[in-house]
Amino acid sequence: MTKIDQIETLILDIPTIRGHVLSMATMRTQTAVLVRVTFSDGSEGIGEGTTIGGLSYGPESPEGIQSAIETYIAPALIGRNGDDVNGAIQLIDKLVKGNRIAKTAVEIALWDGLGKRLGVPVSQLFGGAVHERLPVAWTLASGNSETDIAEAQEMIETRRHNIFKLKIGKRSVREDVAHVARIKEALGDAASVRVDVNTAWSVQDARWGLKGLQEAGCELVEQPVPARYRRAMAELAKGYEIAVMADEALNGPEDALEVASVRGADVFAVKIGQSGGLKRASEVIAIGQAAGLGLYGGTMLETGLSTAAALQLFSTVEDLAWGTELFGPLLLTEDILAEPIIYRDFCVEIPKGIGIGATLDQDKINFFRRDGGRTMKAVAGE
Ligand code: MUC
Ligand code: MG
Repeated sequence: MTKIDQIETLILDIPTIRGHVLSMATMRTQTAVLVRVTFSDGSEGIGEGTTIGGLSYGPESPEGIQSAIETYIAPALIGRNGDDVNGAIQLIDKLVKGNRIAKTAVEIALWDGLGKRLGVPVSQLFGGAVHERLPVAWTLASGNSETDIAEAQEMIETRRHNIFKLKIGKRSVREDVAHVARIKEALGDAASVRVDVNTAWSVQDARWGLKGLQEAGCELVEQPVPARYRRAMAELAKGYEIAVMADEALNGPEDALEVASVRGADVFAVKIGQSGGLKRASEVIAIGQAAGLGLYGGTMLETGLSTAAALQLFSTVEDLAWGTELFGPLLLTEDILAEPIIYRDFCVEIPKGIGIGATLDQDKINFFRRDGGRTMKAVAGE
């Protein structure tokens, strides 16, 4: 039996290429919690968990993710059969409530180790890839309409992205709608324009917002109201033609079932971290498919490591009608993979190779590690 020998964690703080202005915080750094699992046969698996803007997006912080893994998850898994990934998931779900991002980071490392020992990509463990590449959106969030337009135009010219998600919800609804309309008008039919409000609107704001966004030619609005407002989301999805996507509302398959049963969204943003791992994300996907909802491959702005893991799962999904937003590595000043993820022709390519298909660049890990002596402000602010 190949046993789990050791589980180590490391925090990296990597600067973003520009301020990323979201309704709840502005990011200038992304913090990733890396996990390395060492098995008794000498094989290894790697995983990663990220959140966005410290504790401003959700209930897990990078430091909390590291602590949950080191204090509660790792001790329960050491000595267990490394090939028994489902057994590990079930045990941890029993011992640790919530903490989905922490669970995801460890689970990815287990899948990676298993894939490497079997000599297959992780997609094979989920039935096999049916895509070699997937459409990939870029988020315009500089905080300035003209900068966003120039950024989008460059992305279209270089054939990197033609789907854009605009982060709104920080300014008034009227200002936000004008900002979206200006960008859509400048880009025209060359681009799909969508928005993410990150729960910032009241239901009344959302009614005005959806009406204005729809008239401006925006195709989709992501999580306009707080996560627990399922009935309001259902009302908005029914009341307007613009597609309504659930993001913060989806924390695993149980949420997916409840949202689907009240038709609290037209589209699911499936995030591996928010779902609680690849396995739970595959269950969210199955519920969305069974309910006839659209699917979108979401991100928590992971580095190339967990972006590769997400791609392994999403490559097995028959129809991701809204594409993906797995651009995390591009928002960072440096990718931490020895062979970075490839973006071209408006798509992201599924990494080749065994496991999750990612190898770390050790020099970059040493450079960005928080305990490596560099001082960097890792907390997002206004
Ligand atoms: C979110 O809320 O969807 C994804 C892309 C981006 O810019 O932020 C995220 C988080
Ligand atoms: Mg979102």
